[in-house]
Amino acid sequence: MDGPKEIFLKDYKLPYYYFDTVDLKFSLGEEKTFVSSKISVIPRVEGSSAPLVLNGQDLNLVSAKVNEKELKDGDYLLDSRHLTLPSPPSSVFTLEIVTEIYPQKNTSLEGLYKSSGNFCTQCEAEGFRKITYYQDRPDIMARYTCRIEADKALYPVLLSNGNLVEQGDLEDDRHYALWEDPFKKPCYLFALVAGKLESRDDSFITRSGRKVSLRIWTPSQDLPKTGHAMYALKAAMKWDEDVFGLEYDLDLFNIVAVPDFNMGAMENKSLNIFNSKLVLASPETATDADYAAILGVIGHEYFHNWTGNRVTCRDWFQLSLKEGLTVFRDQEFSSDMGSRTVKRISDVSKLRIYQYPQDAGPMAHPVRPHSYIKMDNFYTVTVYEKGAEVVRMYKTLLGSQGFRKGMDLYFQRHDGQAVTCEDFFAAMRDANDAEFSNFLLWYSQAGTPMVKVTSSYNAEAHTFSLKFCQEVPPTPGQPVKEPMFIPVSVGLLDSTGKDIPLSSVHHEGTLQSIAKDGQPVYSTVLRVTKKEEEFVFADVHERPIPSLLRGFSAPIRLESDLADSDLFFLLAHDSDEFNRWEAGQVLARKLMLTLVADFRQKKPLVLDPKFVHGLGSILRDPSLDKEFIAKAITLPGEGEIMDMMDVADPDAVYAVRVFIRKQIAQELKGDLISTVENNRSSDVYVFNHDNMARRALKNTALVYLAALDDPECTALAMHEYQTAANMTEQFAALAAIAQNPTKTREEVLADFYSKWQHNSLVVNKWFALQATSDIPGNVENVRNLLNHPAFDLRNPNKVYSLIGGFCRSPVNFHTKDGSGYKFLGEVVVQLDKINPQVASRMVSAFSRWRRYDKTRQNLAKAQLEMIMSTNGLSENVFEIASKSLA
Ligand code: 0A1
Ligand code: ZN
Repeated sequence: MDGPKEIFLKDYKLPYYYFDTVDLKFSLGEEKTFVSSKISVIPRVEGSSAPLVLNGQDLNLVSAKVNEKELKDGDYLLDSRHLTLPSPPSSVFTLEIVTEIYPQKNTSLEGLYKSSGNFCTQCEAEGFRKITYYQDRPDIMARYTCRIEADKALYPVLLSNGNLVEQGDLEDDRHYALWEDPFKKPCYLFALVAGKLESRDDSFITRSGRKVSLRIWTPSQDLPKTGHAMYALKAAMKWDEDVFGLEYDLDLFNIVAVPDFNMGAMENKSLNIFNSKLVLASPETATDADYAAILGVIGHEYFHNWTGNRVTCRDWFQLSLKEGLTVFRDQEFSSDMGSRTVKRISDVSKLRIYQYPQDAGPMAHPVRPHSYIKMDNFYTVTVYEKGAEVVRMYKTLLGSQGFRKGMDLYFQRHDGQAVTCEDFFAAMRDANDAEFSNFLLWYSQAGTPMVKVTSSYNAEAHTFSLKFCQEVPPTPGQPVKEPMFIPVSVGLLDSTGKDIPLSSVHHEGTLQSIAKDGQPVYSTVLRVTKKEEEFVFADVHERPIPSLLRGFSAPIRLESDLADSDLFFLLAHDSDEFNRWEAGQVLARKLMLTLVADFRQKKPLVLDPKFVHGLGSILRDPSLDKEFIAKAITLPGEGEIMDMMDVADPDAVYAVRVFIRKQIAQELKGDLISTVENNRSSDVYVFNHDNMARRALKNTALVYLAALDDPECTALAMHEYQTAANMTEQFAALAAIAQNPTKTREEVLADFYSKWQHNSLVVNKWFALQATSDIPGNVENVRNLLNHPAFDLRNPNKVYSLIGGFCRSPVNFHTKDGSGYKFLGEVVVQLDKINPQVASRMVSAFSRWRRYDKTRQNLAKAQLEMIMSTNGLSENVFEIASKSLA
């Protein structure tokens, strides 16, 4: 029997047929829905006799016509995945297809499905084939119309892409709407929504003076919670005009919030569909993190209108062309709306916590993958977040203006086209006459480069040398790697902590000037392109302390020969705030690793007082941004430390992290208590950086304090819980209390549930908090929560909260008796029958099983094998499970 088929980038071929126009008609029904599509087909080569192969899945073919003539059996071939016309006409022709589909039974949430009684679609990546037979690939770009017919009372609102051109009533209490999208698009951007929805309406005047109507659609009771999303949308529209000169191109922009959605949101042309959790917010029900995520994702989807929709991907291997670029754009947008440093710290942390492990495991793949079985499995942190870092490197190398020139040329060359990552690279290069050497390797080589830096000062010659040595680790299918092009941003600090002006640098026999137009420069970007390379700064009159990889200028692991004293110095003085934070993290990682070794050797644990002192100074420094302080006093996560061990030991890392946290809380107790007291909120919730920073600092301090589990701190946390005027503070206090397996914990958790049981987004937070908990024996609690009346395996958000949350708990998921693994194995098998995309995300938690000790390895492997032996396994889960075992 054939296994699932792997698709390769190297096999890309131009399509034999293009589609020019597509007229869709949906007759939505309670049992079944009819879809008819009328396509004008253009052979790429006139006179071609190639077969036309259409994709289709879970469809019932009702009829097919070519040039109005009904096709009979024998005129076409039908299998479970394709409809093939073996010899279609050799010049332009019309193809008409009618299919019958069953959205009510569609629990995969791709194609057309129902969510809370409303119809909606999700077509990216390959969901359109669940609606009708089509060449379901992004290089087929066509102009669409869409006519929707439905019961008027049940589905008063009928939406699709583009402009509404006609609507009216029909017989049998039905009505219709006809939509026309003037822009050509690939089918993955098609969308339809039909339901009982109401809209918050607003408008935006573009810089050329056009008025755009903005509508955010939800069930009526949720409308009050859409204010922040509307604010975010307008801010994003303005920002894209100001920063990139990009204007919206239609007169209407719709956003629809749905509670059942596999991902965060989807950029369908002029009809974005969002997971409700990324639209709905009120101070009482959403945290600052939710508000920030909404801002970022509303921006992200809106920005796709240019980077993704106007210029799209030739094939799915190029996904990062639109996603890496659009993530970069949303990161920049959020930075400009808040604090750049804090945003950079969050983004780099995310990369380290999620992407680095992926790059070091069995699912490691390049930013542009070479192959896939299910494209859905490649919506990854590598394609998105590492892809954004690749885009950021262009900007680091070219500067803001050079980057903008590259973007302008990219749109000038490719508007309306489906293109590749090389096209983007070429636009950046050509617009700037830049020399990019082997930069393209960032798209083709997987793995996180490891860069070692050694430094030396020559007091007589007044030179300071930095020697770089890089290694890109082997990854599946790529045993040997080439050296990469790594931009390393560097500054040098003098003994007072000030930046030393940089004049010039010797590199490979030439002296390159750094100072520009006689103006001193304090940071420079070194281009490291070889396996080993030396840069020697001239005119350095004292031994400097180097600040390396400022702003995290490349997605690498950096190992330097800096002493702890240098790191403490950088933590206190670096003008690059990101690197101040980073110095603290490097110190913390070193310290944690040392203590983990002590723990494993059963030595008593002792915390270096210099570390506590360093954190104390940060905590007390009134000149620092409060959110920066919150980040700087937060320890690296367990995963980051486990990543640095030969054999990951979750129990040891957990014990050490708890130990350090308690020590810090004990020794800085007075400061932490005053931090809580001095940063309480007034009654009014304000979404801006200063207020969020204040809350973040207060909450971080509170969680430290409550870890002490003493009556004074527990009482303080209870007080904060009871008096909290917003969800940010209420939930943080709940989380603080819930750290300890006490009766108070149970009471507060019960209280929180009874308060919020009618708000499913808040209940999901409650699930996640319990699922991620480190309290002993939590597997059983999580198992019980599966049967909680508020839980539902069909809703992705609930699965991500409870099951996804559980897999993030270092101690309970990895419990040595294997009960955590067994739990996940059972859930995956059950879930796969309902929703393969979500199941395959969950099974990924097993992928790094080889990192653990033999006992754990065997237990996890047994679950992967059990999953692999399940009948009717989806291709999604098959791909992750089989690659994990390979
Ligand atoms: N393009 C969307 C993400 C997205 C991808 C796939 C989906 O279904 C499989 C849904 C949404 C984005 O980047 O926001
Ligand atoms: Zn995206």
